[in-house]
Amino acid sequence: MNEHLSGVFGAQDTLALESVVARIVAETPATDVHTHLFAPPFGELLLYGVDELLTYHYLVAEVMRVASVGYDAFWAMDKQAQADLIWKELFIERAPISEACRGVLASLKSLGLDVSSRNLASFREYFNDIGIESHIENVFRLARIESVVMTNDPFDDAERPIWLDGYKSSTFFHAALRIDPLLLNWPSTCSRLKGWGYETDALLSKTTVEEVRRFLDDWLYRTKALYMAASLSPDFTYPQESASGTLLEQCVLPVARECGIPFAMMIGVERQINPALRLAGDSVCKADIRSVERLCARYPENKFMVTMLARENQHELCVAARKFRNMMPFGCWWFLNTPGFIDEITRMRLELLGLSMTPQHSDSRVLEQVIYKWEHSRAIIGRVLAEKYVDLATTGWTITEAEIRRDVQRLLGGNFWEFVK
Ligand code: FIX
Ligand code: ZN
Repeated sequence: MNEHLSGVFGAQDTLALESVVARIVAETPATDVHTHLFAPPFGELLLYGVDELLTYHYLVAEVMRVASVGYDAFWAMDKQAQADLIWKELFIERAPISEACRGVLASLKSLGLDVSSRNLASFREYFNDIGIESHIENVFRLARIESVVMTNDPFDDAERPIWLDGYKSSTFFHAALRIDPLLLNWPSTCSRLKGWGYETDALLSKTTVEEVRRFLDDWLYRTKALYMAASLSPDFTYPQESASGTLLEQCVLPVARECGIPFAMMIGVERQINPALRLAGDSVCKADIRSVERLCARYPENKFMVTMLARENQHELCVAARKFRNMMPFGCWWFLNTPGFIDEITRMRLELLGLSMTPQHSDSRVLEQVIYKWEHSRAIIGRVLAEKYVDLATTGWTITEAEIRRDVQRLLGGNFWEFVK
């Protein structure tokens, strides 16, 4: 009997190993550690359906390269007209081969729609009057997602009242406290905090520092957030003598430490280099890894989740993670969430870090995107991982199916849960 039939794989079992790894990666439930999805009680903040899929900001950037419509005219259209334009320009008049286009089709296909019909009206019909709770269940099942982490912004006027009304995080939608305005725009945040009853002043007095901590404590308690997070520009430096530097060191990090939660830094986004594109107008630039390293070294009691947007930062980030156990690299973020980069980055991480990282998050903004983003990522992670087990088997080491399951479970959620707990 072949060894692999009893669940043990060695050097002779390349093909069996490849197929078992692909299967395990495809079927292991994942935690999606960073999304922009919301639980149903958040109402219109939860985006779903084909018009939302088509008007995803990744596709807005792509359509504006080819359509003759001006920016103002595009934004003056209603959502359905924007979706019609994107469908016509990117799906009908040219083959939809970009990752964002392909993603729309992959998600629709998984939901059981016949994309070869090219019939947008019939896709719309599918979503009309869909029961959201059962739809979420179906989407999570298709994506093999057991839960997602939302991005919860206490400064967002649409979101804040829902928390203040007593919303409690559910098992399927965990919270993450997003604090960009606190770190990036202190003058305006200071006056908002004052308006909400926190005794803050622009000069960051001792009382202000205590009050900002109280604000963070209140919101961490309210949301039961798994981590705090901010996305930061390529110019982010540590240390820095600024309100942002003071708030980070005297408020955010001490509170994160006391609560035992990570601070997630998503570094490398140059916001609004083309404001006419709105949400699609952000870009990327290489950031300074030394700042990440200095933070990890200076605060060994803090935990940092880090993802970086520039491909050029990925190798440095891997090396930094080798030096600092209090840092968890995660995800292939945004412009790196394409098959070629996922392959390259996952391979590099496995080779430099072994299994001690979180290879992917989806960053989905529209519910059904979790289907394609996870399907595509799982295929690549499975392939790269299988290659690594085959290399391992070549040394004479044997590996069991149970060990592969254990490793994949770590990659798709276990490492994250261990890190945040
Ligand atoms: O800052 C972030 O969390 C980014 O992921 C988003 O702002 C960005 O617009 C996005 O959707 C990327 O995938
Ligand atoms: Zn995001």
